[in-house]
Amino acid sequence: MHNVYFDHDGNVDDLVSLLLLLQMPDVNLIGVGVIDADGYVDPASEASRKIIDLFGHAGRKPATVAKSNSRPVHQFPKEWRLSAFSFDDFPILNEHGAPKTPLAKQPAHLDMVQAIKQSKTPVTLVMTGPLTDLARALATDPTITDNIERLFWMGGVMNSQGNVAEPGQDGTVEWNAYWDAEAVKTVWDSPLKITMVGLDSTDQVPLTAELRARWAQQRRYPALDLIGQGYSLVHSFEANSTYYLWDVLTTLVSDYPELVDSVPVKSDVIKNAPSEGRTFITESGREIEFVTNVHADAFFDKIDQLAKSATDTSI
Ligand code: AGV
Ligand code: CA
Repeated sequence: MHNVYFDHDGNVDDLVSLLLLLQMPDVNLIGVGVIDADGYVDPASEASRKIIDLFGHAGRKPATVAKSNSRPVHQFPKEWRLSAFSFDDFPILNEHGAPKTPLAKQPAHLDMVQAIKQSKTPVTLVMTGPLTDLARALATDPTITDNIERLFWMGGVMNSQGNVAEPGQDGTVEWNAYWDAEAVKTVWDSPLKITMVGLDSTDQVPLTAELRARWAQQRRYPALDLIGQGYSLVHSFEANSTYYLWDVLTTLVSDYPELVDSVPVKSDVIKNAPSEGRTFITESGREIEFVTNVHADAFFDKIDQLAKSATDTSI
């Protein structure tokens, strides 16, 4: 059993990641933070609380969900952020009324500091949105690095094929990094051990019609029904951008590293336009573990296996 803190930003794959994290038999989820980035933070926090109510297991689920008060440098497109409202309204999450898992009293970055300080064993940090709350946590108390086993982050890209299509940037940047590039640099300059799951590897797991059909055929399992419903909210014709299993890959890699190949590389981060948030490999950089290749069949099987094991624990 190991302690995990999960910080996400409320898009569909973030919420599916939470659902799957709660099913990992050897994960004790000690906290969840939600940042106002790729999903509006209020419905994203509500949905998180309901997912924990419904699919969390006593003794290894978080006591609260902490809402971030961090603000963007570059906000995500509204069209993407809106899916959190629909997800939060799914009937399966509302059968039992208002969420029971309470909101934390502190904002997410302080909740993160407290959870890490209080943990008796080193904490695995899984982050599937911008790194702002971790950068602020490090500024609040730099000694938290002593009790963090490793950071698994969905973000960045090394091959310069970014996914941000906004004016004033050069196409080399991944969105979570672009939202707050300064925070990425702060984290890179810390002594933390980092595994980066960037677009280089997530590009290997697109959301396809076959995948949707695979989940549809297993909808008798409530969690797979919820996953299928969730992904029905996102389509590649919106904002002309394919959806990938970005965050789910990152989350599964944090507990099942055998699902991917990775190599140590030295890398750095550009803080300024037009490459604001660009990650790149350089001999003068700091070492990170960089995921290069996904064992896709095993990955999709693991999603099914975890989701099938999920039962409604609220009744
Ligand atoms: O850049 C990938 C990150 C992941 O954390 N997010 C989505 C995942 O949660 C941003 C993003 C890029 N393209 C998108 C995104 C799209 N087409 N729809 C929604 N979010
Ligand atoms: Ca995300």
